Formats: sequence, C-alpha cells, structure tokens
Amino acid sequence: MFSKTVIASTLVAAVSAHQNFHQFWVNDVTPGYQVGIRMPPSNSPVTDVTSEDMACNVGGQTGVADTVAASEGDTIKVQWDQSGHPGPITHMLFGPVDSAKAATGVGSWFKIDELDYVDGKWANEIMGAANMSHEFTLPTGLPSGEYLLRSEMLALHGAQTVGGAQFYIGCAQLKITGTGKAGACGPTIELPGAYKAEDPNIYIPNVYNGFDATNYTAPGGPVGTCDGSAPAAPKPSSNSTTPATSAAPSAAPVPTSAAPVSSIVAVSSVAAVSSAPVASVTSALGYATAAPAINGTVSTLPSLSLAAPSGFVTSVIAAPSNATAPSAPGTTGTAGSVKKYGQCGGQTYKGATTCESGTTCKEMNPYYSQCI
Ligand SMILES: *[C@@H]1O[C@H](CO)[C@@H](O)[C@H](O)[C@H]1NC(C)=O
Ligand SMILES: *[C@@H]1O[C@H](CO)[C@@H](O)[C@H](O)[C@H]1NC(C)=O
Ligand SMILES: *[C@@H]1O[C@H](CO)[C@@H](O)[C@H](O)[C@H]1NC(C)=O
Ligand SMILES: *[C@@H]1O[C@H](CO)[C@@H](O)[C@H](O)[C@H]1NC(C)=O
Ligand SMILES: *[C@@H]1O[C@H](CO)[C@@H](O)[C@H](O)[C@H]1NC(C)=O
Ligand SMILES: [Cu+2]
Repeated sequence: MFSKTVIASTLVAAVSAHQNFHQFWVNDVTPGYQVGIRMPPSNSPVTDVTSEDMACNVGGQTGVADTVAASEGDTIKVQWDQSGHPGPITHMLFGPVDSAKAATGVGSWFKIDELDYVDGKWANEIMGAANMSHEFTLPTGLPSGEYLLRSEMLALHGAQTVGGAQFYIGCAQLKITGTGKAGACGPTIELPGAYKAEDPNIYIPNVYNGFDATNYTAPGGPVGTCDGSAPAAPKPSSNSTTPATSAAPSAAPVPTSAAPVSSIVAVSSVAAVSSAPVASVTSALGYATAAPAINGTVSTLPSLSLAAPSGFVTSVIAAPSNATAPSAPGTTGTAGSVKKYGQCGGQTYKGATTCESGTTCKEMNPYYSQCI
C-alpha cells in the first residue's frame, strides 16, 4: 500500500513533455532511429478512445517503407522519448497480413506484453531507469507473416476527468517468421472499440485522491498467448491413420517472395552480439537492470555503447524457403525454448519458460527471469 501523497506527487511531478516511440531493436540490433516506425506528425497524445487514431496514432494508417525482419521468440526492445507521465506500457500485434506496409491497423489486435506498476514505480519510471527502453519477447507460436507492432504508453496524470487520459502510440512494421497456424493467437480486441472512456483503468476519478495503483492493469485485457507454440505435432492419438507430419509449416500463411514494394530490413543479430557482448547483456536485462536503482539515483546504468548499426544490412530477403520451414527459427529443438537473454519467467509472464541448452532461467526480480 503506497501513500496517497507519494502517488499524487508522482503524478504531479510528471506533467511535462509528451513522447513518441522512436526506435526499436530486434535481439539488440536496431534498423535505426525511427526506421520501420509510423511516426506521428507530433508527439501529442490521442485522447478520444473511439478514434481510429487509437490504432496507430495520427496518420498511422499509412505505411512506411521499411518492414523489419524478426522471428518468434526474439527479444524486442523499444525506446521512447523521455517521459515523466505516469502509466503503463503495452504491446500488441496486428496480423499476420501479407503486407505490413499496407495494413491500416484498424481492427483486431492481441496483447503480447504489459508493464504496469511494479514496486511503487510506473512503467515510465522503470523505463526511465533503463534509458527509456523496455524489453519483451515475441511469443512463440506466431504464424509467419507480416505484422504491425503497437507500442502504447498510457499517461494517467489527467485521468481524473473523462477523456483526460493520454494515449501515446506508435506502430512498427515487422515481418515475423514463426511456427504457428493462422488464428493461433488470442484473445483479440478491436481498436478502436475495445477501450471505453469510462473504463476504470482509463477514467480514474480519485487518481489524485486515494488511488492505489498496486493492482492496476492496463486497458486491452490480458496478455494473450499463441496456442501454436507446439508446432502441430503429430496427434498423440495413435490411430491407424497416418500421422500428420509436417502439417504445421505448410499451414502457415508465409507470404511468398512477392513482398513487392516494401523493403525488408534484416537485422543480423549474429554480428551485433559478437561485436558487443556486454551491450547485449546489459540491455537484455532491461528493467531488471533498473531494479537495483529503484532506491534512488540511477548511476549504475552501464554505458551500453550500442554501436549496432554496423551490424545490420538493408536488403530484401526472400521468404523462408521450404527447406528451413520444419525447424522453428529462433528455437533450438525443443518447442518453446527460450534463447539466451530471453525472458523465461516473472509474475505476469505467460511465455515459454524452458531455456535453451547451455543456459538456465535465473530470477532477476519477481517480475523478470531471464535465460543466462
Ligand atoms: C491487490 O491484490 C492483492 C492480491 O489479490 C490483494 O491482496 C490486495 O488487497 C489488492 N490491493 C488493492 C489495493 O486492491
Ligand atoms: C481414432 O481417433 C478418433 C479421433 O480421436 C476417434 O474418434 C476414433 O474412435 C479413433 N479410432 C480408433 C480405432 O481408435
Ligand atoms: C536501498 O534501500 C533500502 C531500503 O531503503 C536500503 O536498506 C538499502 O540500503 C538501499 N540500498 C542502497 C544501495 O542504497
Ligand atoms: C540511451 O539511448 C540512446 C539512444 O538510443 C543512446 O544514444 C545512448 O547511448 C543510450 N544511453 C545509455 C546510457 O545506454
Ligand atoms: C515450396 O513449396 C511450394 C508450395 O508447396 C512449392 O510449390 C515449391 O515448389 C516448394 N519449393 C521448394 C524449393 O521446395
Ligand atoms: Cu505530455
């Protein structure tokens, strides 16, 4: 239980600049500043939850040139502008679609990540202690295809009035290689539509007067899952019928190498990891790194020296060939095994918990365990 005073002052202290989602990393490699992201024309929030701008912000129905390659299970790090606005951060996916560039984002989304209020800190504060970044993993069992990744920071400092909550939103374009079948992921919600102005996590009349954020959960419902994480193994019911081997790969709606217009940015994690092992470790800790700093001064953020840009190449890559389809990219044999530095546990974590061989799942804090 946190005192009203503390929470109120936290909220008040934070009424400063607006913010945008401006960069992301796939396994610690970034395509670049604002690359692959539909940047809005300003850093002002969306406040009308019925607006189509709730999907991907103002102008966000229009695609950008670059779509960035990733695989299920990959670690995604997002970085936002500095924010003193208290509130949660959530991530959702829209897809799979044939072309992320062509997708408006108005329609069905499913939540893959959420960080609310932990140990007396809102997500924006936790991110502030981690260079305004936050990490999560793409769920296993995703159908291959292109997606929009939606990052939302909800600011609650005006939530005492209906329509006062501020939604900061940015959408990135991803081409994800996964093992799931169409429809594997859910539950889905509609944007706009799912959020209501008077939802108790959006309109909080007592936000400055007794509101206890301890059990706050962000709009959009629970973090979803993808059933397909076990890639359609042969049915255990060993009838006399023929086992359905290799059913999964052919079922996935892999876009052909057509991908006509958009350029796919492949980020080579191999190059980056080997050139900057320290950076990948520290940044992979994400908000785990922030935990010790919760005491006060954040002096210990190691200089990340994310000189990654040398590690990626810009090119149009062909869709995965049939030959590689049967083995799930991003996993090592065992379905659902988490790669080194990936998240494998935590109080609100719903993903895979088995670490790839050579690593073990280590608890960094109650909310974040990691394969090391
Ligand atoms: C938060 O949830 C815990 C566990 O369910 C419960 O014990 C506690 O009373 C809740 N706190 C508030 C303020 O609702
Ligand atoms: C084969 O499996 C189906 C579906 O599980 C079941 O309905 C059927 O009874 C089985 N047949 C035999 C011979 O076990
Ligand atoms: C962190 O805060 C706790 C509780 O206030 C205190 O016991 C501990 O010594 C602090 N640690 C550091 C490194 O300041
Ligand atoms: C914080 O992020 C910025 C932008 O990505 C980067 O230039 C800077 O080096 C980072 N600082 C630290 C301490 O990691
Ligand atoms: C890949 O699969 C498609 C559809 O099944 C088939 O037409 C094509 O010949 C296959 N390509 C290779 C290289 O096997
Ligand atoms: Cu602002």
